[in-house]
Amino acid sequence: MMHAAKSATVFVGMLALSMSPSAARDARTATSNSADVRTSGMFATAPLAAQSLLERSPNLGGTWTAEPGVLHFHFLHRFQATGAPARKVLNSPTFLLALGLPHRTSLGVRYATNSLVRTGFPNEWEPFARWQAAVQSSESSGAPVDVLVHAGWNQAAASIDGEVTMARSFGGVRVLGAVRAFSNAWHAGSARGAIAAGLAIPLHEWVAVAGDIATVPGAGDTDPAWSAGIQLRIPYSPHTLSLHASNANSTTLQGASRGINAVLWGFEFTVPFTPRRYFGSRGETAATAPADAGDIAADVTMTDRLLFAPDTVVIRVGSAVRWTNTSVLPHTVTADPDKVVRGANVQLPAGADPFDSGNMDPGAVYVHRFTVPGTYRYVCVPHELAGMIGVVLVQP
Ligand SMILES: [Cu+2]
Repeated sequence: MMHAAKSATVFVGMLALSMSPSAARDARTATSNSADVRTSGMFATAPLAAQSLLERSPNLGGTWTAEPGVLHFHFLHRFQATGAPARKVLNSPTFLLALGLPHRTSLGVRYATNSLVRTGFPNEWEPFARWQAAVQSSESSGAPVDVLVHAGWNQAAASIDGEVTMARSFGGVRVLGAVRAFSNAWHAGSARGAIAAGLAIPLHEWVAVAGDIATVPGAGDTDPAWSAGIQLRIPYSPHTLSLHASNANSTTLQGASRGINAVLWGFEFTVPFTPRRYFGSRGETAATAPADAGDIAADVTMTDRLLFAPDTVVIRVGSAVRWTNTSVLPHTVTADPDKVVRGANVQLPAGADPFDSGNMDPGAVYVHRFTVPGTYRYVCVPHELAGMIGVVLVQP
């Protein structure tokens, strides 16, 4: 299922980034034309689902960037207990906040409140920028791997830190490799590099096992960092959860490169926020059905299972489709490649204008009339990466 979904959500990353916007859009449209228009299911895994821990291992950042306008909060908490008689519990949280920006970039910060990167500096900040330089595609013209460039500043170590992560999915199995560089590693006054490798193996649509190891070549005085855990997608929500063990105290680039002489147990919880869902103007909210709804040729509901039902409708040109949000969640009907995460998820016939319902609260209704025949592919913006994609076939 994951594999099929991946081939349906192809994107020509490198190509599109290197071309003009209109050429990039043409390329994406061409790609989507050749893709299977039916997605395989509600929890289809998007390779770059920003929040998904199923796409990475506990200590590796993976290849995600946040969708434009979406704020990601990742809460990682690790703890260890000291020996008898004190048995004191030591807590090591690392918070991550990142805002998605256009062109597959994100700006954010990691903050570890009990850092061991530099003695005497428990507060470790790592402001960073991330850029998806390439996206794996099943098309022969696409990139063979996902590539993510991460550049940051480790305030505790006073070090410019960088990482390049490459990842590829084989079937559902995700293989990750990363190379890191630190200008002032652990504030010791010298530059160091680190390498890391990880694996995430899906057992189920909602469950994967994952692990990784990282080492600093040439640094005989440091232990490799490792992690192993179970990664869970929380059904019918945008959240994922990791339950794991590791010997790394924080998950900044430096923190995740060096092990300490202890096993820490922990979890990570990922929370995407869509601020415009809460602060957007009311004017953007979809209106109710117009009075002349007499020629509505098809009804589509938007469900709690993050699906358009039915996902494909066939109508005659000139007639309309009516979408009704029957769920407790907000959804959208969006056929505008500039408003979605992956342009390839939207398809419009030549001459057809993009359309977008705006946010549809529970119970909202949206009607769109189709005046140009052809195949329309549209998404729900908040749930695009969960596979909420629909198709309207408009016959001449
Ligand atoms: Cu939705």
